[in-house]
Amino acid sequence: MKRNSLPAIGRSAALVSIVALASCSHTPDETVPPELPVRTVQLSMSMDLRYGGHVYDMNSVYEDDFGHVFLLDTLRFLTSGAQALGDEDVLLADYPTVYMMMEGGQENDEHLLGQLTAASLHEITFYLGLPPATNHADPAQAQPPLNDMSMHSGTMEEGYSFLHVAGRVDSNGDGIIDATDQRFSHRCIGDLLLCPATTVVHADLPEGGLLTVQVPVDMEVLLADIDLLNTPSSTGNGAVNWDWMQRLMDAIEEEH
Ligand SMILES: [Ca+2]
Repeated sequence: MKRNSLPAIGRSAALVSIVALASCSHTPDETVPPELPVRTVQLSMSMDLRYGGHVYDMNSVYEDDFGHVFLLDTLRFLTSGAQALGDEDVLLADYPTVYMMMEGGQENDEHLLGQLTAASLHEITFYLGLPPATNHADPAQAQPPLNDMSMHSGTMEEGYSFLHVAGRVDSNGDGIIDATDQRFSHRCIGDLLLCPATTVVHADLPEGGLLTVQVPVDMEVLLADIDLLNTPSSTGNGAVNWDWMQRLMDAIEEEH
């Protein structure tokens, strides 16, 4: 539950248009509608942080499912292996060397995937986390965002944090969050935690050369059933971390 509301942050409607399915019924005498034009765009992804039906505000306090007030200061996850698919799962383009760090609270959260040439885009599939060869490579030799050591365990054997969620929980129960309150920090690390995700788009490719797909992340789902006061930290691929990754998959794949 959101506890207090800061001024609503203006959020443009989804940048992709929802396309009505054209009726397939027509008589032989009717003119068949022209095929959609094939266009080339620069395809990007951004994160659309939600809380149920509302925008999630990283600057507001919320309550976990156990009634503890909390404030997040870190919400980051890594993605890899994105593919753009058309109708009937036809592969339109893939971006095997594009890695993204999705981060809550960023003004400009658009991440370029690359070029896409098609008439329409049905969905984007990707992975939460990194494939092993990338996960265990030397971060000092990596290109952004994989040179960001705040998302790295510190050893190449362990690799990167696929997901990092951190903040403070109202441990003294006064209803506000300040520096005296207990921190929590959860880092999901380990090859076994690599998870698939899908964002349904269903958009014609627009004129103008740019298409940004918003990946919905429902924080109400991501934070469901986690007691942030009594589960203050986890690192690695234990049960708590498995649950975080499962909830992240669920948070992305909820219909909105
Ligand atoms: Ca407090």
